Amino acid sequence: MTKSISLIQFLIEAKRAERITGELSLLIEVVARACKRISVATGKGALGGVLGNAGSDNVQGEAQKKLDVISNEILLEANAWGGHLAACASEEMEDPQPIPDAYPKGHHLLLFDPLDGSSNIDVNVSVGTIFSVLRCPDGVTEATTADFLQPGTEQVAAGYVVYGPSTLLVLTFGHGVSEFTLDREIGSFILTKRDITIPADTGEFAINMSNQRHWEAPMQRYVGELLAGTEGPRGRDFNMRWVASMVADVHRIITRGGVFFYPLDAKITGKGATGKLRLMYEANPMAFIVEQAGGAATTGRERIMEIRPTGLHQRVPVFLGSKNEVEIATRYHLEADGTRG
Ligand code: AFP
Repeated sequence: MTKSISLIQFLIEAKRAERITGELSLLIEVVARACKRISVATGKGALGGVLGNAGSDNVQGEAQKKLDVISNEILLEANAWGGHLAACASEEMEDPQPIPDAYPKGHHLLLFDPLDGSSNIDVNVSVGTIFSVLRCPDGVTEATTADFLQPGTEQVAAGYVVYGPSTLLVLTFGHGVSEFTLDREIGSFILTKRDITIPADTGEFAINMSNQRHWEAPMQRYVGELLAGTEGPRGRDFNMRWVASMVADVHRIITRGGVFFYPLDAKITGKGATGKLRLMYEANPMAFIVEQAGGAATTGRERIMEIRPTGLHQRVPVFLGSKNEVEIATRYHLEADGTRG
């Protein structure tokens, strides 16, 4: 029988091989433990009284679901006392949350979207948690927003947990991508895939087609060519999937390839926004994972991980997944802008 490897064993071995520090290992273990609690809460559904709106809005002015609030609290509480963090930032909170004075402080900054795709929770469709880890700048004792505003290339770890038919953790700390499945009977994440790679070519794309008429011309051109299938310039058919939980859509790409787009559109710019998805809580961690799996991640114009953030809740367009498709869609945008011949 093949011996199973738990997340703890995987982290201990990574620490022994000096790929991660003891503090980062603890941080990941704590986040994974918190996500097990979120998995239990999402799994209870109506029986746990956790469905529906919380009756409050988050910092983005979006109605919070009860599970958004519960998941945020679980992650904050779990990460407060271990001594591994200098501060946390959450998509659900305007400002970073300092570590309470009663506890020791660590050298890392943790950012998370506690329950991504939460509008799917009431219809029992997969949702997830996304997280990103940065080093706190040297000499900083009270981390502020400015300390979090580091480009995605500075991430030391990123991951997501999908709460679906099974609960899965997908993790990178810059040495490839691994997947762990939660064994609910023993309560441990067990390694189920390592060295995950996204094929460079794909026949599957994910986009919210209802926004088509609002897209910019290069996006219209790119998706138009995919839709034209065998009769169009690409000469082959493409399939489309859209879960509307980024975690589930990205996980499909991690599993069998594909591309995901949330482009800029006139509806978004009309509201004075710069994108739909959040750079620090969604785009950067997913870009890190996708690049580590051999894929690509851009805004349609630049590499996501090279963006110098200007705000904790900054939004960006997102193109990610199979490298060759991301490159074609990005090239169309740059050609239209006249920045590429
Ligand atoms: P919610 O967390 O509000 O459900 O938003 C989910 C999300 O940020 C991301 O996970 C999806 O990819 C995207 O929004 C779905 O957007 P549409 O509502 O346009 O389908």
